[in-house]
Amino acid sequence: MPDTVVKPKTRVKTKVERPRLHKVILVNDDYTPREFVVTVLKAEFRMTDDQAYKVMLTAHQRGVCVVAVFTKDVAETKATRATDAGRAKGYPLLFTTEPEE
Ligand code: TYC
Repeated sequence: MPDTVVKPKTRVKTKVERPRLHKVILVNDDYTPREFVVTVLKAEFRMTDDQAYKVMLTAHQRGVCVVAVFTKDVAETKATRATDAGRAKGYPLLFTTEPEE
C-alpha cells in the first residue's frame, strides 16, 4: 500500500502594508515667544521661514496645528527634541504625536 500523501492545510500568504504614519502636532500656549516657536520649527522640521510662521500662527489661533507626518519613531523623536528645545529655555512649548487614521 502506498504512503498517504498529506496535503498542507495552511497557506502562508505574504501581506505587505505600509507603516502607519504619525502626525506631529504643535500645541499652543500663552508663554512661548512666537519667534522661538518659528526657530524650533525651522531647526527640527526643516521648514522655511514662511512655512514655520504659518504653522506657528495656525497653532496660536486654533490651539493646535499638524506640523508634518512621519513613521512612528521619527515622529516621536522629533516631537521630543522640539519639546525639549523649549524646556531648555524654560518654555512650556509642546509637540505631541498621534497616528493618522
Ligand atoms: N501663543 C504664543 C504667544 O502668543 C505663541 C505660540 C504659538 C506658542 C504657537 C506656542 O504652539 C505655539 N506668545
